[in-house]
Amino acid sequence: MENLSRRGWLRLFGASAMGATALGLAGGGHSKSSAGPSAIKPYELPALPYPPDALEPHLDGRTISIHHDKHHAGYVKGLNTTLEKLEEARAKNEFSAIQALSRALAFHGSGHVLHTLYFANLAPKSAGPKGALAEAIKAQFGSQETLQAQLTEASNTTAGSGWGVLAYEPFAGRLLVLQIEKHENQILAGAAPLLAIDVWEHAYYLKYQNLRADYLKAIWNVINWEEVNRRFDQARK
Ligand code: MN3
Repeated sequence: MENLSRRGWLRLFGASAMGATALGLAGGGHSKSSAGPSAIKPYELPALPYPPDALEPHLDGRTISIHHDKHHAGYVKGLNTTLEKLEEARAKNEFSAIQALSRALAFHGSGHVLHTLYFANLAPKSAGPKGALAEAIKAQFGSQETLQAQLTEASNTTAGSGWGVLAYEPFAGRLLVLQIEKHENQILAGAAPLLAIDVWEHAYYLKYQNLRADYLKAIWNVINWEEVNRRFDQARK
């Protein structure tokens, strides 16, 4: 059951077991042992793939540190706490809190996955998309500029806290721009996020205050398209 759940989870987010390891998901996820629930390891906060100030002047080091060490860590903790409570509920066969726990699982779980993608999607130097991804963007959006314009606008107009996401929808083999609210609302079932842009205020407020559009203009200077390419290849397998 745990293995099925894990496979379903990884498929939903378009990550193979190997890819999840690269994302720090499997390493912080589950052991392969079938010795029962107690053998399953908690999720862990993946290390930042660069020093916190490596993205300056576009994204400041203090924001990246707080975002990773406090906010992302909080979602990992929330996810593990929720899983512990679900395990307790199963042990007692007492599911009166299942609605709240299911909400917490989706919120903290999606928060953990999206933040893992976000930090991996950033890099000190940005080179544009290449190969099959560049071709797919041209065929489906017309140009990289048009994709960026749509994703920027989707991110900028997300109501309250949320994300702009470029995703791969495997049924039709299509690239889509999603506007996710919070971490888990307006996800398209089965679509794998390739590039996630965090527009919660904690992602930009220290440097950009209320100017979300300026943050979004700056972030294109530090997008790790190599990582987006890698996730696109993985999602199509
Ligand atoms: Mn965030």
